[in-house]
Amino acid sequence: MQTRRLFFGLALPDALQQQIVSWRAQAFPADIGYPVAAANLHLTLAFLGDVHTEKATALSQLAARIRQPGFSLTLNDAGHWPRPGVVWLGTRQAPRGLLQLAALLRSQAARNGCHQSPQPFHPHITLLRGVTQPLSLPPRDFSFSCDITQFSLFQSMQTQGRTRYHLLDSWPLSE
Ligand code: 2AM
Repeated sequence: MQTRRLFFGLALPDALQQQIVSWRAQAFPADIGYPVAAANLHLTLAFLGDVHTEKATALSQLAARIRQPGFSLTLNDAGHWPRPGVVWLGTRQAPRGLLQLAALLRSQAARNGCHQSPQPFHPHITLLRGVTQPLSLPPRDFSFSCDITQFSLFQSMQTQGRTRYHLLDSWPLSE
């Protein structure tokens, strides 16, 4: 049976994606890695891996039952993980709602047989990939904010060697 590579995550508004891309261009040297395309900037809540349709349907049904209020996300932190070669944008203080939502989705995924990383959840938006050399991070004088009012299920697709995240479904965050 066919599988799809899926994850739950937060989409970012188009305007915020553009703001982040402009900031990235002046905050990091152009040649240190592969910049993630603006439309692909997102925050992963729970990675599901390659799943069959039945499991995706079951997890979507559980997601649809989640009742949680929205929250405000302030992106004011950045870091570099040399081993995966990722430069990321994150938050110095993760909102409780974000942590609760991710914990719930990750536990539902685990209970349905989707292996979850034993690493603690570190909410982040991947900005650059393939960055294995040490780099100096920009001063923490930046801050981007947005209101998160929904979460989504995405499919990771490879077309002509390019990754694209296709939004499959979204659910509101409102009690
Ligand atoms: P990354 O940006 O830190 O690489 C689609 O691949 C999304 O799922 C990306 O946000 C990616 O995180 C995340 N992802 C991929 N593999 C993962 C894994 N094994 N565990 C957790 N998240 C993963």
